[in-house]
Amino acid sequence: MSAIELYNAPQSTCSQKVRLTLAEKGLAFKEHRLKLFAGDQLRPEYLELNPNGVVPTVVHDGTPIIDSSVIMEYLDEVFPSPRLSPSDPKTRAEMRAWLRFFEEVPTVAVRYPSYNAAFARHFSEMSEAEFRALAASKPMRDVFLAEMDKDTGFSEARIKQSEQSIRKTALRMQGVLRHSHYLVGDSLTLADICVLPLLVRMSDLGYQRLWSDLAGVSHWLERMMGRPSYAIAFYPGSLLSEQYEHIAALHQARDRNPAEAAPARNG
Ligand SMILES: N[C@@H](CCC(=O)N[C@@H](CS)C(=O)NCC(=O)O)C(=O)O
Repeated sequence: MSAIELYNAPQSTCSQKVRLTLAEKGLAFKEHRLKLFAGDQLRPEYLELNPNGVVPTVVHDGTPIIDSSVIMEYLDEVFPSPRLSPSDPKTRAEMRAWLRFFEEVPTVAVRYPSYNAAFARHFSEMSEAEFRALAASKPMRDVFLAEMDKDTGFSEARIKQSEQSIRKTALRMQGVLRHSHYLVGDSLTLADICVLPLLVRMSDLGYQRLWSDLAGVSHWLERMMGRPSYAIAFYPGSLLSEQYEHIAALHQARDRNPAEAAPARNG
């Protein structure tokens, strides 16, 4: 029996992609939960596994596999049942094109509102010099964090760009989902799994309006969240509203008065 270990964080959307893949395949694994704001991902022993200093990492029979989309494809090759990639190479290329689009557009976009609504506050107690030193120490996120103001987060213009990218993603998905249950072919693939955590995050932060007029996308999201894999992969603590009281409070306010719904913001 092969051994899978997953180094990840509950709230990390990239980690959630891998947990969904493992759950769809019914694979057992040993989970290591890293505390990203305590810097676990930057410790030398973790950097040995993943020199990018980010989660997730899977260690399979002693070999580290890094990058969430690479990990998803690796798991699908090594544990092919149930298959989550089309067997026809042309259709598989279509799925991979979705993966690349999701990595380049919405994955990047989701980071800005996530930092403004939740993550930036972890840096507010630091001095400017401490924050700059921490940002510079991140192998993969140094340039991204260099743009952030540690007290106010990213600019409104950045948040607007993020909204536009998510809207663009939803419109592209709607083109398929208006007549299909899944993004590629007629069954679930890694493409559906790749984007699900991103829309769940945006929804948790109050941005549903970016796709609420697109029935295909809204129904796809409901179906995906109704799958048993969702309940397994999104265990308690996976949503920002389960980790941050001010985001939970926004959900309660929205439930009381949907007309006054506003996305979660810095502060
Ligand atoms: N391309 C990488 C990106 C992974 C990534 O950005 N992970 C985030 C959490 S979703 C992280 O570990 N951030 C830690 C940090 O910023 O220090 C992947 O898909 O695995």
